[in-house]
Amino acid sequence: MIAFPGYETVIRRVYENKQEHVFEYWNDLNDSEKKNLLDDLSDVDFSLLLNLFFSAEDAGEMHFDAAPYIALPKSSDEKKEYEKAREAGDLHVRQGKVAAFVVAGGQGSRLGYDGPKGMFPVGPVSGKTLFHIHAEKIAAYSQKYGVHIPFLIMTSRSNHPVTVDYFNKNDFFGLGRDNVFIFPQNMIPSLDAQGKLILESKKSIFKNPDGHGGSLTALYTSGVLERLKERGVETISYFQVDNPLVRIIDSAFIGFHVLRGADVSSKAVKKAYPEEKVGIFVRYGNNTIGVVEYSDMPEEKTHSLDEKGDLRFSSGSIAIHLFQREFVERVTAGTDIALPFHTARKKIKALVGGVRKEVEGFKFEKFVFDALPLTEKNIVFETLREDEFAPVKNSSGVDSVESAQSMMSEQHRRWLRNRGIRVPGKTRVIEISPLVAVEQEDLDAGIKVPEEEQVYIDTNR
Ligand code: UD2
Repeated sequence: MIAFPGYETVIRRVYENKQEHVFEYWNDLNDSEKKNLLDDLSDVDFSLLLNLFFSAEDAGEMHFDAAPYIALPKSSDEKKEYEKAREAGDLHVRQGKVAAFVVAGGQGSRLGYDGPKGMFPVGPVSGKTLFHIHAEKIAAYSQKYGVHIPFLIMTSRSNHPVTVDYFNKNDFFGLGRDNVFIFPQNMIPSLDAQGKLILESKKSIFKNPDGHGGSLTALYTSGVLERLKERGVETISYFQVDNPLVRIIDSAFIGFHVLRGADVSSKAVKKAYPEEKVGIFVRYGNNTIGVVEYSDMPEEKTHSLDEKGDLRFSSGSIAIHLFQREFVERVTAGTDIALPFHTARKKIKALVGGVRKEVEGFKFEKFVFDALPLTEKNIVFETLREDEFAPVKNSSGVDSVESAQSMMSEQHRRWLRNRGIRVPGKTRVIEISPLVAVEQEDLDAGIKVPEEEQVYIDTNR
């Protein structure tokens, strides 16, 4: 057995769990590298990993039906109820009870971009980044409601320093340093096909971010949850970094959430086509509402039709949720209620026999929507795709930069038209700064759109 002063317990646990291959290069390491490896191993939960490894292939059979949801208002009664919700939501925001939370642990790798996805430029005319657009929306809502809406940003270990640097260099986009909280999520080791830890280098094991489900724990361990409590924040408005169309503060949604006393509320859009890559809202046999990820959806259910010939499972999750702070406290602060891990088979770059190569392995991740069945009450709220969902996942085609840019431009064109503002025929692309209008109603009807092909409206001129 190897030895290193102060790390006897860690070393013993590694041997007891038959993972001593991680010391293969021990004699090549200097003291600080040895310490690095042992520190890396010190927080490994071997029994959890073992459990995950042996249950990897055991998805089990699921029984569920389509989830009920609050549909878009049609009748006058529904419209009245909506209006009441909007008022309640407005008040909740104005009282400083809402924070905005973006999960941004992912890299832009699918976009061929080597950096935090939040720093990817998406503004169709301005070229502003995802982070820039989100931050300006929050600044606009803060101004509109006369409060400082806290902006919480979850990063991962690898993109944390760059993200912090980016916000610093841009002076927190005018939000004020005290209102922006940037914190990294936790990491969990991956395993190879034999259930062994994987060496990333001679002095470190391979770990991956613990999924966006790790965001709830990260809110707690970073101390941010406590800070929110001190500030009187009750509701956390959660969204993904890759959606430039997200309506970060939606008073009707917040109002329904508050008036119905929900722990968590989630937005749904009608799936564009059966195989669309979004999770589906379902109701399980025990009456809890949850999300089944598209990849776990049995084929026949994906295509199943109801009596009217419409898709039975049509409510797609766009990963926009409201979480009550107290609910997050309940599921994170040392209780035994925890989100489960999902397992994905992945190719992982590893150091094997002194050579870097790809090995077959298992990555483990938590999904935030697994919190839904843990609630006492949660609601699903229908919304329109063109108003709120333009994910930037791929470099071209479906869910790409181009499709998102065109949806942003179309939305802004619609806003202008609905406000009776003329858009010249030659204007192909149009973008409105969130600081001018974060909702259609903010647009000054006196705005003149210049006769140009590409227009950026950055003042209410
Ligand atoms: C997610 C949802 C899918 C649908 C879709 C909408 C899952 C499993 N699937 O699909 O149902 O709602 O989004 O766009 O959620 N992230 C972290 N840390 C991590 C992993 C992810 O912060 O460890 C962030 C990431 O930066 C991004 C978001 O979570 O903002 C979604 O991650 P993704 O792009 O991997 O999710 P995707 O497209 O598979």
